[in-house]
Amino acid sequence: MTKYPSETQIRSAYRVAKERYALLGVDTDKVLKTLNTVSLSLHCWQGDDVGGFEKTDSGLSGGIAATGNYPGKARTPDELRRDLDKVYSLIPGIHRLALHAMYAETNGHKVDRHELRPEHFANWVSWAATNKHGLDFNPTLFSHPKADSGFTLAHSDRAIRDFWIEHCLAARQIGEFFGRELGTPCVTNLWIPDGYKDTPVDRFTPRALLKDALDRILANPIEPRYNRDSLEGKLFGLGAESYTVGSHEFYLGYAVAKQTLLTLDAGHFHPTETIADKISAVLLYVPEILLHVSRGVRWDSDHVVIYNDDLLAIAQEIVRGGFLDRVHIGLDYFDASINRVAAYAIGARNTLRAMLTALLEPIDLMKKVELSGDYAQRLALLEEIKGLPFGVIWDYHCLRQGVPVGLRFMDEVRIYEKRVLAKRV
Ligand code: RNT
Ligand code: ZN
Repeated sequence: MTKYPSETQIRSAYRVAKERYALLGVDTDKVLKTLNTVSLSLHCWQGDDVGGFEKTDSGLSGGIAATGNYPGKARTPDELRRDLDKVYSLIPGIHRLALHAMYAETNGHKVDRHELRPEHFANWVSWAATNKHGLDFNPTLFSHPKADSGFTLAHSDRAIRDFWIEHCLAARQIGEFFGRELGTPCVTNLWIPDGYKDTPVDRFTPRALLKDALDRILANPIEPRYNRDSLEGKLFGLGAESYTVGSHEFYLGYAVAKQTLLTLDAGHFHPTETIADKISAVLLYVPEILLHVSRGVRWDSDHVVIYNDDLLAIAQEIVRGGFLDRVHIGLDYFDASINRVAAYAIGARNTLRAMLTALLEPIDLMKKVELSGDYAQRLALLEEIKGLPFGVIWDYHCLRQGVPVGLRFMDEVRIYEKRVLAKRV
């Protein structure tokens, strides 16, 4: 049996830790206030293995894959919302949800992607409004017969391109609807799978087609108060190993030229490249960015986010750079081999723990040491702060926010599994 700290223990440990941080000039109460303003955008697709609720048997395509068959995945929007309610109850703070177009509710009617309208997301919006979640959006350009060739917006066939352009135009209207209804701007993120398995002859034409398609999609102006467009590139996909039309350079150039947002997914670069280092570079040229916090294991595998150096570096860059209001923090992973509610809670809690760790840094002191040129002192300081009692602050924060402290959240997951998930057969 796991034993947990009592409330008194948590509070008295906090008092001691608070003093320890104060010695470095860090005000932990203030830090926790700031942490509460961090709103993660949880990805709806961890809840059902990137399935969606369309009445088709397309299966997941686009060069991404969820592996595993752990029982209990959400089969309906209501089940997914119920699971998400559980997830949010395990995470301190108020957080957002990122929807994908294929999670529309069309009342049993077949509504193709280019015909999707705000009304098909009315249930999601009223749920979000009730629970104070902001909503973000993603057009879905995979898992569809018109994406089977591996090409969508960059397809050589004009009719197919037009279909997907219409879908993206519809998606932006849906994003605008979210923003208007919920009073917080929707980030509409575009990712397309287009690419070739084997070495192409012509790398240029598909990119020119994609650029033209984006121009047409973005030609329709939408109030940034309601909707903001973000573009997500990547290195390769399964079955598209040799060439990806929407590469990082492609979208970086496009986003800078058009001043859209740029999405950086932690799994979309060469394995030794990290998105942490890109944040301060791209924010000089684009107004805001969206992160897809993920964890690649050997490849873009989208494992559950853990509290590792990569995650910490991302959080540190956001905080040290003073970018909290210019970085939208979204999660993007899908593990079908473990309890999906736990997968959400573990990844989201870790992301917040990393943000807390970064917020607890004595940044002024660190910058001063760096500027003094004493790099041995800088190294020593950076190593020393790794041992400060951030976990005590995290426990106290969870306690204060009324969410489970420590591993207790897994008890809640187990109860939910027994009462709800196990009955889904
Ligand atoms: C794929 C991208 C993209 C997807 C979601 C489902 O490699 O990361 O963000 O994971 O759209
Ligand atoms: Zn992504």
